[in-house]
Amino acid sequence: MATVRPVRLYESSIPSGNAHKVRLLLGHLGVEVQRVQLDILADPPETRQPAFLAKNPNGRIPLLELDDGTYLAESGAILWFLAHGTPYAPDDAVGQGKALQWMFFEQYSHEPHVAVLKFWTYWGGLHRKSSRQIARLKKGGQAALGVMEEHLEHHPWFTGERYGIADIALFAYTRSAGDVGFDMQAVPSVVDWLHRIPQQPGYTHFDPR
Ligand SMILES: N[C@@H](CCC(=O)N[C@@H](CS)C(=O)NCC(=O)O)C(=O)O
Repeated sequence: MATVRPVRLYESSIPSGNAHKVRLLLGHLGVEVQRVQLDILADPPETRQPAFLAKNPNGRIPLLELDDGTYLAESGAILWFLAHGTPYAPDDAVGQGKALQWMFFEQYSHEPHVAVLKFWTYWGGLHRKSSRQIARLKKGGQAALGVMEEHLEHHPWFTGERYGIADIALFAYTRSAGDVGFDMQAVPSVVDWLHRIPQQPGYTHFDPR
């Protein structure tokens, strides 16, 4: 890990998969930080109030504070920073490219479907959404799960032979996919992968709802 140390993690009062990614990696690394919870269901959310916007103008958690006063936002960037020089990040250029490939996939093709449907289901008024809106998320999320299945049929983890940050990034919301209506029977290799992650040393349990 880098010489600058993480000191504080800003997360939400409701369980956030994006924050869980960071807590998972901190747990694997045995690094403790102070946790600050913000109410993102308030009106306006605490993440959109001036005190927090001064730290992250994008108004979102997770946000990691470092001991030199730096604030680091975006779950993937935080994972990348924390994993630097540890076994959780590949040490070769191709492996690093592959890790980023899956982390960008998570942000563009997976999280906007699976995480949003999870949020609507538990906190965001699913009953007020149109069947068309819900169908769009289900289609996109199921397609992303299919892409993961295709990979995991042939590989144990998302970056080669070792569990790492790409797995952590994808685990955070995939673990809730079955509970919010995605078809997990269609993706047995994903289900097997989900079961292997809590067996990793330093795994941090996190109630997803
Ligand atoms: N791309 C960001 C997404 C972060 C995000 O959507 N955070 C949500 C909680 S999971 C949030 O802060 N919502 C409060 C808000 O938007 O005001 C990441 O991966 O960290």
